[in-house]
Amino acid sequence: MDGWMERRAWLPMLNQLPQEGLETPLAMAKYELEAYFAGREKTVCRLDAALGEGFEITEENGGLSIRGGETGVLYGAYALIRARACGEDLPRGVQKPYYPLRMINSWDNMDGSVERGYSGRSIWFEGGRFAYEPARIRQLGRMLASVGINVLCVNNVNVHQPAQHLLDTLLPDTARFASLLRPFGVRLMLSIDFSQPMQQGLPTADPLDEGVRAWWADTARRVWSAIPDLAGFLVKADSEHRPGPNTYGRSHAEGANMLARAIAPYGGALVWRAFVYNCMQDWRDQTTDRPRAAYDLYMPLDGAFDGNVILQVKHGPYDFQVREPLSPLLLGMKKTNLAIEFQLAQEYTGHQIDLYAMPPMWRECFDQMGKERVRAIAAVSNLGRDDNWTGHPFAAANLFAYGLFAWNPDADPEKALRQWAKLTYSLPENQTAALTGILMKSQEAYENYAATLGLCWMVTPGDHYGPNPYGYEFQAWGTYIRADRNAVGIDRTGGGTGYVNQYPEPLRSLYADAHTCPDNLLLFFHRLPYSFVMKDGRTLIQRIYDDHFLGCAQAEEMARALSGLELPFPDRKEAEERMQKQLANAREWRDIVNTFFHRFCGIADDKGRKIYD
Ligand code: GCW
Repeated sequence: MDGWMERRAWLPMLNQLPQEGLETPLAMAKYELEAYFAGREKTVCRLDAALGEGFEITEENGGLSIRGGETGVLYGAYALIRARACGEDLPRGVQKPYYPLRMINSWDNMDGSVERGYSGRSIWFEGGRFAYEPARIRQLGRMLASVGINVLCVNNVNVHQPAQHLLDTLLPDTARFASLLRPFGVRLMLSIDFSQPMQQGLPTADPLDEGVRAWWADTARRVWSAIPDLAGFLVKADSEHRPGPNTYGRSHAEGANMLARAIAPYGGALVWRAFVYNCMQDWRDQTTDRPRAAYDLYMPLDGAFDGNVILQVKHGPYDFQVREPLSPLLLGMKKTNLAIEFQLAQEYTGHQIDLYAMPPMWRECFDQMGKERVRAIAAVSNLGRDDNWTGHPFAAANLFAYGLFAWNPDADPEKALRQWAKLTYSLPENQTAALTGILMKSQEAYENYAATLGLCWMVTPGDHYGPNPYGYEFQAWGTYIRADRNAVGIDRTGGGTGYVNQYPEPLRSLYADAHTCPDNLLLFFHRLPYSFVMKDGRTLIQRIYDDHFLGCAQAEEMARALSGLELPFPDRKEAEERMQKQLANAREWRDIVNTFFHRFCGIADDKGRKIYD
């Protein structure tokens, strides 16, 4: 038996799904209810197509009835099981997901590698083709459905050549893969390359060229006839050396709309990423400010996109840094369908070695943005072929909670994490509380040692794990901290790069004044001397020292709490091993960043702790 089969996911999913039968969500729902309750609770599923993905659980003849659309009954079954397993009240009234598209974006390459993957190789690609265990794909579908995720984009947004064949020679395999996920209400999405027509002999990929339009129309017809419920195409264009409409002097609206029209007849969504900036910046050029890029490009296009285009915007203006303000595009665009993009893969947040539970961050994003500002939600996958699915067994909490937030963006972070802990380990109450406590603290600890005061990019170039304060300082990516002996940070106020003016009031004024700007974004928006006096009376440099000592101490505290948990084998071993690495990492962050600033400014720590010269 393969190792993954013995690993626990968050529901009682240890039992294997039968390989035959169970071809519809309704059949799956009945199976799950029977498997979990084994007759202890009487349940009946009633199809009501009008409810779509929604469901309602009511009492009926001494048992429970789940009424819902085809996928709704399955979601209802999982909601019922979750409530019973957690000892919580059943959801009352009709339950419906807030966002119709609840997407996972996998950055899996056809050669089996995963860009920014920290959980092993791809679960479904190897050697340039689909290669997987059907049982594992079904288990994956089950995990996604159990938290309401309904779209899986299977290939990397950086579409390397072999992945283009998912649309032609490999289309039958793509269709077969899609059919494995269909009983779970999970639809496939494909990342496409804007210049794909040229690989097939066309002289151009200009979106206004008749031949190009015809090529995409024909491709869409073929693809949707093989996979009628394909959710759509995902496109990274004119970004980090990817081709796009700019190559042909066309706008992003012209590029996106051309593709959107090709797939509109089939109900497909064209998801267009807004992660576009100059990645060949000269570090000497202080007039270009990367966080401005997406707003500058897309705001003038607000209203120009077709109805089935979704502009997918990373939650911050940079790139999934530990602390960024909300992207001003998410607040500014009013006439464009938007999706917010999170990154479950912990590229900048500890590589699924260090603990970093994301729900508190998502809560902040939704509270600031308002859930109705976006129409869809996406997250970069943290899954891989490791037996435990997510590298660190606790990183699964992020996938689980993401599903809950995509279903209901009013979700409570602590409750979501507690549910995950409980459903995964069934520990005694005080231990569940301790594990939840560790997770709830994890983001704060990581931020304290890796990105205090909104200082981004002090990471090892390329790999992005571990400290290197000047690693990105002289690079072309627009990623600078500009520390010198007097000051640190970038002035993004009106007198600086003007980035702050992309925010509506009252945020604009709040951020623009260093005395009102939240501490955790202070050096994101301001360039300040080390002697700057913070709201609590400490100097800026003292605060930098303090936070690094604090973050490291918080990691040590988490390590102590972890050692008191009676986790099953091998989760305990995996979590402990990773915690040792986290502790080493936290110490490196503390000592390297503190030494870095100490060497510049020469100001001693007023608590007399060890900082190196
Ligand atoms: O954060 C950067 C990553 C790239 C990634 C890119 C993106 C898929 O370092 O690996 O490419 O973002 O989001 O497109």
